[in-house]
Amino acid sequence: MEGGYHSRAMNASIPLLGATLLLALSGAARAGDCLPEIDSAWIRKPPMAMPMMAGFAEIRNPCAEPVRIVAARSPAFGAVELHETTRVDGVSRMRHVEALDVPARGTVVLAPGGLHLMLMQPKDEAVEGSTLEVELELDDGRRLAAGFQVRAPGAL
Ligand SMILES: [Cu+2]
Repeated sequence: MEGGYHSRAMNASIPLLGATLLLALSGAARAGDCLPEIDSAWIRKPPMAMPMMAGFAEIRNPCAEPVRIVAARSPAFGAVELHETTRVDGVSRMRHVEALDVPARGTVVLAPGGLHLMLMQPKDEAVEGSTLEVELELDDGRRLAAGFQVRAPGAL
């Protein structure tokens, strides 16, 4: 009878070990899948028909690893670039930003007067209140997508 008891105890421990391994593996998969989120995304409609408009958003990275954004695209535009507006001697200038780093557990804000998405060659007239899809690409090939709401020309 004692032998019978032992074999039952052994059998019980095997599924437990399996469950522990499974938990460890799914934990690792979640860490690898952690992606930043795009919040408060909007596009400022230009005051007149223009070949470009600016997109703004907050990019929040809740992950333990930093990420680097290296490209952007949108089905609604022919080309999208990351830009930064700076004031040099009182004159506002824009420069193309090759890569944008979002620190671990940090946030990068794209806002009027600073970093922005330059959305060029719009395929249709942007309609106020409509939402246009924009996608950011990370250096590891992963992508973040968000709907950007079109707002009035004067919006800040
Ligand atoms: Cu720009």
